[in-house]
Amino acid sequence: MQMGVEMSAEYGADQIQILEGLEAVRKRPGMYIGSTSSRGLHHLVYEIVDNAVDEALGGYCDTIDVTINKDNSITVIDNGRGIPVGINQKAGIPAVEVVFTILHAGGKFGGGGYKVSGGLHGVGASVVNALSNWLEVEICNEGKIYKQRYERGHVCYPLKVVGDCEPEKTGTKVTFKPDDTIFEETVYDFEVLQQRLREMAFLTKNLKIVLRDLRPEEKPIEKTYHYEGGIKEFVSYLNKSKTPLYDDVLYFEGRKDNVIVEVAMQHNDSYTESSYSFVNNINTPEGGTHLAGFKNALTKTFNDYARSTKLLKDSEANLSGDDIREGLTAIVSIKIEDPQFEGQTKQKLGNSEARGAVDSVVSEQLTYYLEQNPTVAKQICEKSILAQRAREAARKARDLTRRKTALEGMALPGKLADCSDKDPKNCEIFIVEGDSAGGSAKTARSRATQAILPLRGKILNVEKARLDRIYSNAEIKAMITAFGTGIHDDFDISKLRYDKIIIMTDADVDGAHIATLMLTFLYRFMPELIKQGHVYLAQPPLYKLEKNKKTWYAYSDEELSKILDEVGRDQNNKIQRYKGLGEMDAEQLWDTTMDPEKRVLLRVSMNEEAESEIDLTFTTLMGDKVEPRREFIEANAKFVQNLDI
Ligand code: 28G
Repeated sequence: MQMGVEMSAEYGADQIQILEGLEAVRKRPGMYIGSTSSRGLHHLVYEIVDNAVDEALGGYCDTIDVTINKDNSITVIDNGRGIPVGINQKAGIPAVEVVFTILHAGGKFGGGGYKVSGGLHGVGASVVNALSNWLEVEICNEGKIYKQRYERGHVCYPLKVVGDCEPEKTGTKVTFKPDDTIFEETVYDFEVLQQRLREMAFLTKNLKIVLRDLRPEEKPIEKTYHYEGGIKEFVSYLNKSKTPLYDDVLYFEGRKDNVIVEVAMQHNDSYTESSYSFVNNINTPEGGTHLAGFKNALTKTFNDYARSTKLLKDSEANLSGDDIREGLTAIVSIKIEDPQFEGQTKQKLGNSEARGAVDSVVSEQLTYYLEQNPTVAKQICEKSILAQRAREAARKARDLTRRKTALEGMALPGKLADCSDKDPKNCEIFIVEGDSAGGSAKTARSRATQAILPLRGKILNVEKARLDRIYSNAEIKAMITAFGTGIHDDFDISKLRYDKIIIMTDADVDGAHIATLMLTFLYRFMPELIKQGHVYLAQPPLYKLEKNKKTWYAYSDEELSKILDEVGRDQNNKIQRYKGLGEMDAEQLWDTTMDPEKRVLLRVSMNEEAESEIDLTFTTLMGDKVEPRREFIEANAKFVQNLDI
């Protein structure tokens, strides 16, 4: 079917339908790619890369090359079979033209080959084409290079041969320029692409992905992601700043009921679980049947093992799933033909065959692994038994605090200076480092709407403490009661007593560390507060400049020198560098940091698409090794987004 590309196609009714299809995409881009913000802009790349990854999953391609060009157009090259150039029988045009101009191509004009890697909406190349100023595709096949160009989805000329290539070479090259009349943002973020492409490479072992950025003037950036171990290396990567409990990363793979299952896991000495699940390379933050199957297999297999080896006595209760998963880092990745996503955000896998498939692959292979590796098996069981005891102690402590609050009717912490307005929408709470700064803040605040909770010293690092200690920690208890939402399973955001939770710490390294401990606590115990944008960082100034009875505040070195440029550098300048909030009096604190009319707040956000990265950000900071901690300070910027209030 290697058909004459020189032969011109008949453009009839079909072609009109095609144009209507792509016009619909341009009219309602959000319906196809989620949004026209920066996120949508990046999705265009994933859609094209997904097609190349599918070719890799089929075993036809081992390298994908992604380039951000100087003009923010994107080039993707794969060394797969090349999109077919022959005439598609039903459509009467070359298959490649079908792929780029017909919405949902593959399904309608399909036949064979299902798409497994799937972008957010799995709508593919034609959507990218519709939303691009221009797009060019080149295909190498049988010694020839074929090319076609489109502008805003419209064909510029019939597919043509533009040159020769080596006879053995095959592959596809796509270059597109996102339409600046559709996207609010047209500048690509290297970091964002890097995160997703790295994840893709982890999830597809032996696939090499090269990411290049040609925009920097001096020298282009080039990064290569290539993991022979696939998700096994993903787990090592996630655990790199932690201390693994044993050397192996356990790895299970198999296929059942047409579901391809891959699982990698390793415990570390922390107390939190980090499990991530993927379906067809798409993250499922809310889990679903595949994750349920994994958890079930883990719980059952470890209890069976612990009983049969007498590590767990007949008189003792079963280990719970949480006990066994304490400190576990795991990746569950499945490939399934027709994924059904459920739940409010459509991020939870519903296919029931996935549960059974993961359960049976993991049960069988984990049982075998434990028999073969009794030392590792014993280490995990012993850690789980300790977790079980701590959990029991924590439950008692929690019951106690629950009963207390029920009796006393929400006893608010003694150190809290609450606000008088009872409508949470108007209210904010400042979590302030140190009693002295807390005192100034109490004086400075606007009593009606601003509450102050001073915390003494560093708060407990929840990455390094078991639940029983966390629940009995005074600072943490004070925050939990002040916020009003409860935590974990009891969490209820409708009970939140303040619209803004503002962390106010010194603008130095210690302050940053305290802020991070706070964020870690919130992320682990009340992640919804962050996801829904209730958490902020106050920005106290670094400098005060006085001159001729006037005062300026500078929040960075650059800002100070800008002000000095304006007022002139001479002896009349009185510059003070604030070392801490405590050095400001109440009025200064109000003016610079608390007054809603003048202050700048940073809203803490998380990119839900890359939750594994955020997790890394936190754990890196919290780890005991020195080197990763420095890395965090650079990564932290990603976690925090600028927002002027
Ligand atoms: C570089 C950027 C993105 C791709 C292929 C290869 C084939 C293909 C792609 O076929 C059309 C419709 C249903 C079969 C398949 C080549 C079979 C034989 C392909 C890509 C054909 C899709 N030979 N490589 N699509 N199907 N790379 N890279 O898009 O009937 S897309």
